[in-house]
Formats: sequence, C-alpha cells, structure tokens
Amino acid sequence: MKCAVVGPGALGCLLAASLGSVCDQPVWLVDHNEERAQLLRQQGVVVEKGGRSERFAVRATADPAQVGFADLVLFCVKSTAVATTLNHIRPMMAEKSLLLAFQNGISHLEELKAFGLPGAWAVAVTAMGATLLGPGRVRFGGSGLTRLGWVGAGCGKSAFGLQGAADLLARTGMAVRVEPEILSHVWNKLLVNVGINGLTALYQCPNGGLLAHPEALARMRAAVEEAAMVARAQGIAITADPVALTMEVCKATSANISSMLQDVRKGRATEISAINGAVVAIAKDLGISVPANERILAEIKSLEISYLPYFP
Ligand code: KPL
Repeated sequence: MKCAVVGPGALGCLLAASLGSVCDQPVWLVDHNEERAQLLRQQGVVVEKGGRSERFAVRATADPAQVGFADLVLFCVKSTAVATTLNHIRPMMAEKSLLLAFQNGISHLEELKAFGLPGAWAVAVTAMGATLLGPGRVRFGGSGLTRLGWVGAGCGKSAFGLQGAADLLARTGMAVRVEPEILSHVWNKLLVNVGINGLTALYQCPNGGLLAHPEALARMRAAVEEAAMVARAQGIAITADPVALTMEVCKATSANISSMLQDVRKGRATEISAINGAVVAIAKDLGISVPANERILAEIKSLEISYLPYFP
C-alpha cells in the first residue's frame, strides 16, 4: 500500500514520521518547494517528543508524478492552498485512492466537492498537537483524538475504506475514530477557531491571553455565539455550550501561539477566509447578522494588506 502526506507543516511532518514507522513501504512527503523537499530527503523528519528526538526517513518530493497513484493521501496543506495543491497532486489520485483532508475551517469542503477528485475523499478533524520548529523538525504536542468521516454522498468510494485508514493510523499510536456525523465535529472545531484564531492575531497574545482581556473575551463570546447560531440554522448538531468549550481550549492551550498569530508574525496569508470568513458567507446566505465575525474578518484582512505583497 502506498501512502503519501501532502504538506510538510507541523502536522504533515508528524504524520509522515508516524506512518513511516508502520508502513511496509517508505511514506512519500509531498512539498511544493523543491529545495525544501531535497532537504527533507537528506535529513528526514525529526520528531521531538518527551525531551528526545528521533529521525524518520521520508521520500520527499516536489513532483507528484514521481509518487504515482497513492492508496492513502493525508492532505495537510493550509486551507489557503487547497485548490492549487489539489491541481498539483492530481497525478497521485486514482479511483482507488482515498484522500483525508485535515484543514482548519470549512472552506475546503466546498473546494473538495467542486474539484471532482478521481478517488474518494473524507474529512479528518484532529486534536493532535504539533509545532513546527524548522523545516522537517517538529515537536509533538499531545495525542488528541482524530476523527474521520464522509461528508455526504459526493465523496466517492475507495478500495481502502475509511475504517482501513483509521486502523492504519491507529497502528501509529494515534487515537482515531470513524464518525457518522463528522460535520458536527468540523463545526465544533470551527467554533473554537472562530473564537480564538483571529482575536489572538489581533491582540497579539497566546491563546490564554484572551481570557485575561475583557474586550477580547467579549468579542470571543459574541463571535462564537454568532457562529453557533449559523450552525444551528443549518441543522448541524453542535456542542451545547460552544463559548464554554472555546474558553476550555484557551485554558488548555494557554501558552500556545495560535496558527493565525504564527501566520501573521511570519508575514503569511492567514486562514481567516476559511474560519470567520466562512461563517460570514454562510450567514449572509441564511440572512443571519454576524457583526462580530464581520469585524474580525475585516480587521485581519486589513492586517494582511499591511504585509502581504500586492500583485496587480
Ligand atoms: O487550532 C488552533 C489553532 O491555533 O489553529 C487552536 C485550537 C486555537 C490552538 O492553538
């Protein structure tokens, strides 16, 4: 069986290293950057866990044609790169292939539906923690549950099957579960990201800092409550108290620098469109007013304008 991980970020590196230890063939790690792929080929992926570091060999490449058809593709790129990367990895996807999409937010669901992959695709929602320390160097940050599920009918069929993928991932030591209602979990995670990611980037604080800042906390409550209203209006069964859940995550990850604050600090495009932006877009279709999300979206967009290059 051929496995490939697409995207050498923190999660991608961790998954490539973990899978490599249980697969009978070396795992491919697909990057869009040839220079970094070469480095990953030479040095492998180094995982720091519990004060020890371990090196795992990977077959890194920037050329998906070199991989050929894959049975299992763990798709770990940022939500901002979904459409371009799906095009890039087309040579790896056959009818028998199964792609698991690990993105934050919800915009990737529509993109995957619209793309029409030759194989099947399913969604993965993970609470596993990982921090990228440098190219191919990752710190394991805790083994939260990973949930897998099909999103409606248009996901295609795979020879491998979702339970087959779950069993393989579980052999790496991950906690994995196949869920019949994955959208509920996608939205529960989205609600947390709606409340934390944009605001930590605006207030320049670690996740726990939002709880100590009355204005940020009030904005978090309002944004999460609005997003919960949008979920319920679509009939999605979300957690009973999404604000309490968001505050719990802030506490549990209090020293964490959110992925969006990391993006802003590194001058990268953020995932705001897939998070608060997606809530604003769905709310508009449903005729629901979401001013707290609109404000976070607008403020992050103007922050991005201040540092992202402009290509007319
Ligand atoms: O998912 C996260 C992120 O940073 O993207 C949270 C839960 C906010 C943890 O930092």
